[in-house]
Amino acid sequence: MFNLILFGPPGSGKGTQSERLIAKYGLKHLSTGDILRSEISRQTPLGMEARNFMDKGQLVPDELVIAMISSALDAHPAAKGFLFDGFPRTSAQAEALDKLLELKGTPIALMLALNVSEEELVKRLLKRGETSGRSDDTNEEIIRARIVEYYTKTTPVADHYKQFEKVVMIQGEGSVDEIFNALCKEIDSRQ
Ligand code: B4P
Repeated sequence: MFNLILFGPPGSGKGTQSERLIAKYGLKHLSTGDILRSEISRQTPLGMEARNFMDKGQLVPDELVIAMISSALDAHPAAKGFLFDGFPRTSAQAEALDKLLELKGTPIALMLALNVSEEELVKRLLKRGETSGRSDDTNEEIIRARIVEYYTKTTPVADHYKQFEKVVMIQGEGSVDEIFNALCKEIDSRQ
């Protein structure tokens, strides 16, 4: 089993690159953002609660997201590996993920961290907001709040995996193909 975390700030290209990586490596894609948006569109109790946080650019509480990932892992016992996209986003989520994977006897193999400047992030997300209909992509203030959440709560997650020498930084500016090739090179060198 090969478990990969694709890490980076909002708009760094995690979703974009995940689509290609799962097609190439046959991993099961677990995007907490996608799962939360699906809960919102189905108007489930979890979705209604999550929406209050997402609309303000804040992270959804850990206990909700951890429970969601735990059931998603249980739902795919035959997966040949998982690609975690947008998760873990806090130290508590990282510790919970390590415990869940320890129970399965299959730890995180690698964290690939996309590096993109703040101005480029804002530009990309405002552009996506023109067509995505995502309420968290249309307002620059909310986008900047998401980036602040990332720097205060999410960057410590990279430090957590750095202590196990599992983190590789990838230049996240350039063409989608160039970035994909850089990601694949790192994965291929470890398989
Ligand atoms: P997410 O859904 O995870 O998404 P994201 O951070 O907005 O974007 P991503 O990095 O995937 O960007 P993308 O490839 O699409 O989070 C949304 C919200 O959900 C969070 O704010 C939070 O509230 C909540 N949430 C999710 N997970 C959570 C968790 N674990 N705990 C708590 N809360 C959680 O790229 C963005 C744009 O850039 C696209 O338009 C794309 O086309 C463009 N782009 C991509 N690569 C490019 C390139 N190389 N050049 C130019 N443009 C590019």
